[in-house]
Amino acid sequence: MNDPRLYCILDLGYVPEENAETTTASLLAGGAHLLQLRAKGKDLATIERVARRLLPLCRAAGVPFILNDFPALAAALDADGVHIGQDDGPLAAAREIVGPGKLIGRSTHSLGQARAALAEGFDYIGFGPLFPTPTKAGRPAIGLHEIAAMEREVGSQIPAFCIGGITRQTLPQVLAAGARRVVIVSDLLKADHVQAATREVVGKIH
Ligand code: 3NM
Repeated sequence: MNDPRLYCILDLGYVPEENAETTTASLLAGGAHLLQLRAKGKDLATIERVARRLLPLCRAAGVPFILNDFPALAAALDADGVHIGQDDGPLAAAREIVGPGKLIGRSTHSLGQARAALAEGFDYIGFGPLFPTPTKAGRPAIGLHEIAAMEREVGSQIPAFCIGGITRQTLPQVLAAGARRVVIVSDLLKADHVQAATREVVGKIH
């Protein structure tokens, strides 16, 4: 990862499968630095089919392709990494499956969890949700007050991406709170012009 600032997620909850490639191409053309496929509730065959279509686009753009969950599928696809949540077991178990040299990221929802993920050896973390978000409904927002400490302690060691309810509108306050890297999902996927919206965000976080 070469100083990634904007992590984009192709979430099949927002993008119908038939649009997965064109939307991904727009995110990549807009300057996304990392691309994740997230497909909560979809069957493994669908996830594999979509992943196999997106992987070459990411490779051509030089952007790491990360699969949400499913380390075994990530390994089978030779994806660049896998992203796992708090309940998805230890890093070592995922590392065993995907092998060395792959990125493994962890969702964290507090400063304590961010510290723990760093200590465990994750390659990067997500930190949020900063705001309530329909993309991960039901998870309480953690607010902006721990961002500065998290960046100081964890973000200085591994890439730490703030996530959850970040939009082109809320981005300025997130950056003002000390965030240096962000994940933006729905605001970009629902934008009228995905590429332009992505480019606008990249321009603001560099
Ligand atoms: N993980 P949006 S918040 C996928 O806090 C995800 O771990 C989160 O989507 C976490 O940009 C989230 O649409 C949803 O709010 C992010």
